[in-house]
Amino acid sequence: MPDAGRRLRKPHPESRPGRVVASYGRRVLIEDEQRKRLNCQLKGRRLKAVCGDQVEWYPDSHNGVVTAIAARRNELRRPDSRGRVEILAANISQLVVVIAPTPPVDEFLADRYLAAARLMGADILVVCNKSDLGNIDLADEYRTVGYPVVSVSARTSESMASLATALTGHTSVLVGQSGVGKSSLSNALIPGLTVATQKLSTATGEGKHTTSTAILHHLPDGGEIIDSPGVRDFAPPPTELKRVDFGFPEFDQPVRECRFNDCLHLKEPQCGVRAAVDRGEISARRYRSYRELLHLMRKLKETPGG
Ligand SMILES: Nc1nc2c(ncn2[C@@H]2O[C@H](COP(=O)(O)OP(=O)(O)OP(=O)(O)O)[C@@H](O)[C@H]2O)c(=O)[nH]1
Ligand SMILES: [Mg+2]
Ligand SMILES: [Zn+2]
Repeated sequence: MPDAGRRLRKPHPESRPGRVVASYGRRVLIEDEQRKRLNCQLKGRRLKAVCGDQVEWYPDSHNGVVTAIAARRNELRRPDSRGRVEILAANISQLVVVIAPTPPVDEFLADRYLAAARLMGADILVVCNKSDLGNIDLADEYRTVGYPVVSVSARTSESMASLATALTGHTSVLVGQSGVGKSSLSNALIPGLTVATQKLSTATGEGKHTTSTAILHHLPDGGEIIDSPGVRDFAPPPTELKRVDFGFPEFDQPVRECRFNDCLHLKEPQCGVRAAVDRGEISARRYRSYRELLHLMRKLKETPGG
């Protein structure tokens, strides 16, 4: 973690703790201990803060100056198009993958978020939003895998109370495709919150991105949610090839039946995972998803800076 725990010189005499609730490059929105929000500059070129960071800051004539970032418990990271890693948020306890009947589910994208969550050690929740528009086949597949799945509607408020319960006490990041309703869920969960959501007129269904940066909100019963911008593509950060299977919890048991410890479950003889696929215990689609992710991780390893 390049910037974590870095402190510049001696602490400023008026230095105090704060929390980054949104980051805009060299500028960040922080929250003080009374939950008052104010703009800060980052002191020094090397300091990089992301949503969820614990920081030290001091007030100046305008707003404030952030001088240090505390070591992060974890980071939600993704490789950008050039294979460099971008940090989306830090100090997360739960990753909430939001899917919906519209826009059509990108199943591999959802799988990759779920794999990333397990690899980074965060709890997982799958939220099927827009239940008023119908069910999603992928939800049943995820239930079979063992992921916790809640089906809700931000519009009609159906099952929003059980979603609120699942979020209480966590720092959760809402992730998923643009237009699935992440900001609408935030608004429905927090009375008085009015985050901009997509206009209904986006006729293409592609969904233009309405939320442009991750923002942290407090939940009424304790805990926080980070509303993040929708993405078309996501992958976990570069991971040891042998560790990729850990991203797929239903592989845990079958992996023990593999003859070779370093089995990647491709063409190796006596592979427990492939045997489980043949018996229908692992879905062929999830196995394909695993192979695609493995392939991608191999490519990232070959990319300089990846
Ligand atoms: N029918 C229905 N529509 C919903 C529901 N929740 C959200 N929507 C609509 O879905 C569209 C997208 O909602 P947003 O909350 O902006 O989606 P988002 O995931 O935040 O999108 P980005 O910020 O672009 O990533 C809006 O037109 C919402 O009104 C729901 O439960 N049911
Ligand atoms: Mg949004
Ligand atoms: Zn194997």
